[in-house]
Amino acid sequence: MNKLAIATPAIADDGCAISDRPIYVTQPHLPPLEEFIPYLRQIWDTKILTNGGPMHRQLEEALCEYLGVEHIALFNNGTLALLTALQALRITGEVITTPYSFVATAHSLLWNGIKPVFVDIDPHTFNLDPAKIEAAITPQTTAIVPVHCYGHPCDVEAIQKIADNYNLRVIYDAAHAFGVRDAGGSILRHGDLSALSFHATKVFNTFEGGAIICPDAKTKLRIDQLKNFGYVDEVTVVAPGINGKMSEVNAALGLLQLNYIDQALERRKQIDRTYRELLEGIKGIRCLNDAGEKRANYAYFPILVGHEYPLSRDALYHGLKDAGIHSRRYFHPLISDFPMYRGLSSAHRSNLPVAANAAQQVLCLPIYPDLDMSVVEHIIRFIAAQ
Ligand code: T4K
Repeated sequence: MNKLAIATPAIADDGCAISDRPIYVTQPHLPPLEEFIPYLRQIWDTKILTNGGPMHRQLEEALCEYLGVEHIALFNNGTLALLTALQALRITGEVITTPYSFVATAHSLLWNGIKPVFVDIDPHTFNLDPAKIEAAITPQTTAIVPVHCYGHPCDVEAIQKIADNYNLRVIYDAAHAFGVRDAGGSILRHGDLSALSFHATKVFNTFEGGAIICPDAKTKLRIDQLKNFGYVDEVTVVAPGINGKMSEVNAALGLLQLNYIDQALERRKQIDRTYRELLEGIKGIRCLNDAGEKRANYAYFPILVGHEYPLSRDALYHGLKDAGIHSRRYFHPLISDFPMYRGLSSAHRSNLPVAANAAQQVLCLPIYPDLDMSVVEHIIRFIAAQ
């Protein structure tokens, strides 16, 4: 799926290049390289490269403080964090989840031998629709895995109520939700566990990375053991664990990235505001999820291309691409449409009309801290001119 090799420059309507490089849906935020050198020097000096070294410990502490959570376990990516969260809670049988996500959400269930049961999404938030969950619960259901899609919070209260009524666990796929808060604090405090991604394409990146937010020290200890092959001490292995550890280089980068995160979020907010303001009034284009004054992270900028717009969503996607603007259709196709899921009865499109419609209309426009405002304005002009 990697399109990094494509090198069409972004071209304005008058044929002039607005950027000598293609504009991608996102670009990782990187701190000044010279600031990273002292971190590397420390690693070179200590020769501790991984297995829970000093950078790893410092990043856990710093993230707990920044995110306002009690316990965090770092991982080498978000997918292993999800896989391990399911293992930690010994989830089996059937799990209710959304078809409108990155494929890793459902793959983490299949890798654990769990049957995903897809439930439709809410037409306003594009998150799992709590009103549709109960009908999908069977005696085999053990958990719900909702996604805070695009970093927009799920209806956490409604989901928890259902989970309490049916004695289900809740593991949030919070891959998009770094730094998001609701009125009571971090969105990551909800459910039994939340799994984050620190991938290059995420708001906070450690190149690759991830984490699980845990409610208590005991759960964190179990997760730390699971991510280190199940080792408890030098000679004791208590579970078939995996290698999910974050390396010292990734952790060091995370520490440095934290110095810039508020600045990066602020810049994303400005871009979000500009898109919303200037796209308003373009017939057939709808912006999703205005966070208002809530603490959002502006991880993505999804628009919906409706029937009133002169072009189809795909025609707009290709038109932008020809002009060097690489938007993305996150999340099309639906997970439930991939071959390994299609056979599940819950994967039928008749069961998922809102998600199917969303996948047909959505287009995520470029948003990242270094994105020049003139490019944002150009993208908007391009959309308005069709
Ligand atoms: N759950 C959810 C809900 C998720 O969205 C994800 C990941 C996960 C779980 C799993 O977390 P991880 O295991 O990945 O930590 C990307 C990412 O690979 C993936 O992390 C992400 N979700 C998903 C939504 O998007 P692609 O295949 O679309 O990425 P790619 O390589 O096409 O990158 C998009 C654009 O970003 C490129 O056109 C250019 C730019 N880019 C990308 C990379 C990797 C850069 O400028 N530099 C880079 O290094 O999947």
